[in-house]
Amino acid sequence: MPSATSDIGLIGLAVMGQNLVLNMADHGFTVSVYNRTTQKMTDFVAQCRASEPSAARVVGFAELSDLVASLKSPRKIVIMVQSKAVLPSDRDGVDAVIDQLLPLLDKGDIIIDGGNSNWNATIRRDKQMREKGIRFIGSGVSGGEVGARFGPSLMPGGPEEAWTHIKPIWEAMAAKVNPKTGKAIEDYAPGKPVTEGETCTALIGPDGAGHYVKMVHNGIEYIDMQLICEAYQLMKTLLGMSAGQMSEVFGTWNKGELDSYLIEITTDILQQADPKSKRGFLVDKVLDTAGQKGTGKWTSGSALDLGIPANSIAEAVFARCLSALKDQRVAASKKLRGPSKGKKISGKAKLIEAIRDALYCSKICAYAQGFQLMAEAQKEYNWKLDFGRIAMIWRGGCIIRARFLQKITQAFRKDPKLVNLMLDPYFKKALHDGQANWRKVVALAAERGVPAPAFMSALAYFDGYRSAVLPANLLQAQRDYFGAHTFERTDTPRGKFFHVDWPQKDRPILEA
Ligand code: NBP
Repeated sequence: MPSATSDIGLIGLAVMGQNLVLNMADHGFTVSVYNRTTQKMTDFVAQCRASEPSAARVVGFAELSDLVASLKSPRKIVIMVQSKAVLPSDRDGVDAVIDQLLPLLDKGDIIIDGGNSNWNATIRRDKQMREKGIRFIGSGVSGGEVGARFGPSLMPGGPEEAWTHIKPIWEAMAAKVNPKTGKAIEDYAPGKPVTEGETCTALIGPDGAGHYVKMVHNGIEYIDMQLICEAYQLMKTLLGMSAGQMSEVFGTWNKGELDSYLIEITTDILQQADPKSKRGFLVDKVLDTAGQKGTGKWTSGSALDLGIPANSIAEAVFARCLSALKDQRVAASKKLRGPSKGKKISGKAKLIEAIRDALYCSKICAYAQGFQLMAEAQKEYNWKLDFGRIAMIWRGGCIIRARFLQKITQAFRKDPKLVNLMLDPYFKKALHDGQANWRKVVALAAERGVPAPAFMSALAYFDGYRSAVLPANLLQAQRDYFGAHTFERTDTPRGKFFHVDWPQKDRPILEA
């Protein structure tokens, strides 16, 4: 029987699990590890011994009971396995591991699900664990392999008293940000973790709050990526720019307010030569069909369920769906005609500037949608989310890390009740300053037949949100006409509903 000396256990040694273990070990924690296929565990521990400075702190076990016996009380066990459950009734690998663990645990022990679980499953598991006296945390982990290894953005949700126990480990493991610049500190190496700066983790809220916020992060990631792709497509199609030339443009944008991880990697990607043919840029050889794992779809589905117009986030999901219809698109490109080519565009520098503005304005709208969605979810699920803190957590480690998030934190710090990010003075000014160029780009895309669904839907969101009057009066009249769904009147107090038998005999008296 092993002695109870390890600080934490981790189950599931695929890419994310392994890197989180090394991260925790670098920060001085002793980690017990287990994997379903034992060979993966023995290989990992052997590899650690050969190359990792803090490898002595990684202890492998072939039996779950031995892993559990090796942990200090209250036991803290992270599960890093693929999660597939969407409906509360679904069961998946996370449930399978929990079922194996439960007979081995004592009351008060803590299970942490670090996978991309659906928040509904996390709410269900939290309730089931509570009934058994086990504390459950659903922690979103963002940043991929490198983030997990050297500092991810961590979004835990669960009971406060369980958080207190994992807090020192989570705070140590998470990415760190320079509080003055808001930029992630990325000066790390194996055995030399970053220990200074503001940490990118905090308790998000109870039960599924952490996984919900991680899901919205991913939804925003979808739209952030799509907007960059549309900027690329416009420069390529309208200005005939090469990948290398666009790399320079993105590199310049990355020095200003668009400074972000996604713009940075786009700059790198666009200048990459094709290693196979040794000719041209690799991006031009990558097939234009995008995959997806489902968190963008979950975000859009939740927005529809909660009645929040996150149309740009959904548009980014549909853009991936459309890209996947490659064969159909190739066939249609030979049959469906777009507008005639038009005159060569002059004023290249001005158009590039306009595309930059369109990208920035659309990005503001996309984040506004994501934060509105979280605001509605907190009402639905009875959470109390701190939006300034969420933006702070996203400043480092995660895929959407960006200088811009510092401004979002400031906006919610100034006004925690901010109804929509677009109404904050900084973002309002950015939208006002950029909208002429944004409209120009959207109009040009429409005129020239270049698909720019995210730019267009973001602009429609902006225009819709700032419209005191929308054509929903006619829509509601239509609903009343065919379905007696009733309507409210503009000349009576809200909450009074009317129905008429359409068509009415009376006709309005029209003034000549
Ligand atoms: P995978 O999902 O690819 O692999 C799962 C690992 O868990 C394997 O090593 C597998 O063992 C083990 N496992 C155990 Br133990 N019990 C299992 C069971 N009952 N069913 C399935 N697997 C079981 O791992 P990953 O890519 O590291 O992702 C882990 C989680 O982290 C996922 O939820 C993922 O969505 C999330 N995530 C991933 C990323 C990323 O960039 N990859 C980023 C953020 C979050 P085996 O060796 O026997 O198959």
